[in-house]
Amino acid sequence: MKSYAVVLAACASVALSVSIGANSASAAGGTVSGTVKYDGTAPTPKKVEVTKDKEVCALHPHVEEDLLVDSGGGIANAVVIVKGAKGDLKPGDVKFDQKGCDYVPHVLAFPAGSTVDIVNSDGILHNIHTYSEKNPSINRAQPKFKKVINETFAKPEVIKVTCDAHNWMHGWFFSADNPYYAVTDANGAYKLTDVPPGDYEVKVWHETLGESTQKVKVGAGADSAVNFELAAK
Ligand SMILES: [Cu+2]
Repeated sequence: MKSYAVVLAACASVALSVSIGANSASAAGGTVSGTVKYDGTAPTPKKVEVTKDKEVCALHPHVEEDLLVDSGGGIANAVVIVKGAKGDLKPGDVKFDQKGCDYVPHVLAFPAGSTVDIVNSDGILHNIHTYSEKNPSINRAQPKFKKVINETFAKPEVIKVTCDAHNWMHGWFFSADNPYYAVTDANGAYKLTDVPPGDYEVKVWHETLGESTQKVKVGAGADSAVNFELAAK
C-alpha cells in the first residue's frame, strides 16, 4: 500500500513538471488587453418589431444588435486582432445558433478554415445568406427539420450573415488569418494571450463604427494595454 502511494506521488510530480514546462513555454509570448469604448453618448438600441413567426420569435423582446454600448461606454461584439502576428491557426468546428430568431453569437470569430455548424434551435424555417467575396456566398433555406448546416470558410474575411425569412436577423462571421483575435464582451473588454513578442498594429473592427488601428510593442511575459475609442460614423 505504501509503495503504491509513492508511485502515485511520483506520477503526480511528473505531471506537475510537465504542466510547468507548458506554462513557461507559453510565457514566451505577451498579453495584449484593453477595452473598446464608444466616443459619445451611448445610443439606446432600437426595438425590433417582430412581424413573423411570433409564436417563436416574439417570446422575448428584440433590439437592433448592430451597436451595443454598456453603461460604462464599452462596445460589445467588436473584434480585436493583432495584424500580421504569426502563430498556428487551429481551424475547428464553431457553433452559430439561430435561437429565438436571434443569431447567437451576434459576431462569431474563428480561425480561417473552420467549419461553422449553423444550428436551427427554433424549429421554424430560417435561411442562411452570407455576403462574401473571398469565400463562396451561401444562400440556403434551413427548414425546421434541418437542425444543422455545416459550412467551411477557408479564407480570412469579414462576412455578413442575414436571414431572408426574418429581416431583423443580422450577424457576422470574422474569419481570422491569425490566432490572436478576440470578440469584445458586453463591457467592451478583450484579452489576447501568448502573442509572440514583436512590434505590431492592433486592429479593431466593428460592424457600424468601422476600423481603427494602434501600434503596440509586445514583450515576452509582458502585458500591453491597448484601448480603443470609436466615434459614431
Ligand atoms: Cu430566420
